[in-house]
Amino acid sequence: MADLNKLHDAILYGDQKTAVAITEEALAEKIDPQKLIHEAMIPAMNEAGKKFECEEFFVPELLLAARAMKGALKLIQPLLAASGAEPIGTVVIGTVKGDLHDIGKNLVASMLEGAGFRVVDLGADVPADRFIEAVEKEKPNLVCMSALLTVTMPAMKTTIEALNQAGVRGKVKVMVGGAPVTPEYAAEIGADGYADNASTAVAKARELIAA
Ligand code: B1M
Repeated sequence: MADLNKLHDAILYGDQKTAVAITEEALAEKIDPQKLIHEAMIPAMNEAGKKFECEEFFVPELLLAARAMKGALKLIQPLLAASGAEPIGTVVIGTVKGDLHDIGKNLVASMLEGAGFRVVDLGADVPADRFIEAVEKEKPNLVCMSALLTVTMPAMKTTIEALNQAGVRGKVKVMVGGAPVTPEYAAEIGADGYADNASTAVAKARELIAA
């Protein structure tokens, strides 16, 4: 039987090959992908963050952990994204300017796809003008911004201001999220919604487009 502790450690210590092999084994055994994400994969990334804080890990170790996580997630994402239904709305999503963290954003994007949204993923380190271009071109119902660094959170505010200045803010709802973001901060910068994880992001997205 697939060992979730081993999956956790493989991600934490950047062993992509083992992480992918255990994920394959777990999926073949029909273990719920959400269980893999929440009980092994996200805790491993959180622990990598703790080790980074106490200088046991440095950037190369974080990169290896991220590579292992992404390898395993690649197998899971199609399962999260499979919906087959007509799109219920369009979402433009990206990690804000200056921020390279894209794992959480990718999870949110896959869950939104799985919930029936058409998702236009702009990637990471996305400046405000690319969000504006995407809003004009893709005509989304919702713009989603992710930030993982306290120093990049203000780019969410700048992007909302830029959407305003470009005259497109009224055409879309805006949702923000990412580990350092709070509901209070979301309200303060004029976002319409906030979610703290990929599942609540789906519920919030549904609520925002229904409003
Ligand atoms: Co960085 N990093 N990192 N890092 N990194 C953090 C974020 C940090 C908390 C680590 C720590 O010190 N404990 C810290 C930030 C501290 C702070 O700002 N207060 C940090 C730092 C300091 C840095 C650098 C500055 C380090 C350096 O160079 N000295 C640097 C900055 C680079 C940059 O962005 N410009 C850096 C670099 C990196 C790597 C590139 C090496 C790598 C990222 C690789 C990648 O993403 N492709 C990395 C990693 C892996 C992490 C940690 C360890 C893990 C992040 C992760 O993937 N988590 C992280 C520590 C941690 O998070 N505990 C850390 C798993 C992921 C599933 O969770 O992204 O939170 P998360 O997403 C969640 C929710 O937040 C939410 O749903 C997701 C799923 O549940 N969510 C949303 C996310 N977006 C949402 C949007 C929504 C709604 C919900 O609506 C729109």
